[in-house]
Amino acid sequence: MADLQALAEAIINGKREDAVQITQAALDEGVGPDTILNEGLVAGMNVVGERFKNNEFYVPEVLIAARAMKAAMEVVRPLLTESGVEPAGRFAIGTVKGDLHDIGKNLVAMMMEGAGFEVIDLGVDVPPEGFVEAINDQQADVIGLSALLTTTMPSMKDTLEALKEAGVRDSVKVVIGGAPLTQNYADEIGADGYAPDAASAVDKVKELLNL
Ligand code: B1M
Repeated sequence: MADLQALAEAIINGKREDAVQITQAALDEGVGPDTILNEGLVAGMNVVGERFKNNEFYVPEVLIAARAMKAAMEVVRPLLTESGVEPAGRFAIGTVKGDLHDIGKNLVAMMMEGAGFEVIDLGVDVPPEGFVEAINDQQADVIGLSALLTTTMPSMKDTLEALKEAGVRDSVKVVIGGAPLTQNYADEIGADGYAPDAASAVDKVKELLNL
C-alpha cells in the first residue's frame, strides 16, 4: 500500500531516490497526484519549514529536501499536466524580484498546465519589467506573482505599478500567492485575485476569465 508518510519522511531527509521511487509506486497503485502532492510532498516540506524555523535544520538540509521534492514532482508532473485540450489561456508566472523560492511557483505552474493553460514560466527573481515583457512579447492573459519572503512582497506592488506605467494593466488579470500573502494584501495593492494554494490558483484564474 502506498506509504505517503514514508514519502514525507523521504522529503524531510532529502532522500531523492526514495522520494522518486515511493512517488512512482503510489502512482502505480492508483493514488491520485493531488493526494501524493498534498499528503506526501507538501506535508514533508511543511515539516522541513518548521524545522528550519526552529533552527533544527539549516540551509543545506532545506536545499537537499527541496531537491528531493523537485525530483518527485517531475514524476507526478505528466499526470497533472495531462489534458490534450486547447489552451484555456496564457498564464505567465514568476517569483518576484529578490526571491529565489520556486517550489510553490512550480506547483502552481504545473496545476495550471494540468487545467489546460499554456504556461510561460518566467523563473525566479523576476523584476517588474519581466512581467511587462511577458504581456507585450508573449501575450499573457494572466500574470501570476509568487513571493515567499515578507521582504519581497513589495515587489508585487512595484510590478502592478510597472504594468500601469506600461499601459498594459487593463489587458491582464493579476493573481498573487505565496505563504506570507493574504487577500487583504491583494486588495491593498490592487491585484485581481489571491490564492492560498496551487489548486485555488486554478479556480481563481478560471473565475477571473469567466471560464
Ligand atoms: Co526559505 N524561507 N529562505 N528557502 N524557505 C521560508 C519561506 C521561511 C518561511 C522559512 C522560515 O523562516 N520558517 C523564511 C521566510 C520568512 C519570511 O520572510 N516571513 C525563509 C527565509 C528567511 C529564507 C532566506 C532569507 C534564508 C537565509 O538565507 N537566511 C533565504 C532567501 C533566499 C531568497 O529567496 N533570496 C531562503 C532560502 C531558501 C532555500 C534556497 C534554502 C530554499 C528554496 C529552494 C527553492 O525554492 N528552490 C528555501 C525553502 C525550501 C524554504 C521553506 C522551508 C519551504 C518553502 C517551500 O518550498 N514550501 C520555507 C518555509 C515554509 O514555507 N514552510 C522557507 C513548499 C511549497 C509547496 O509551498 O512555496 O508556500 P509554498 O507554495 C504554496 C502556497 O504558498 C501557494 O501554493 C503553494 C502550495 O500549493 N503559492 C501560490 C505559492 N506561490 C503562489 C502563487 C499563486 C498562488 C498560490 O498565484 C500566482
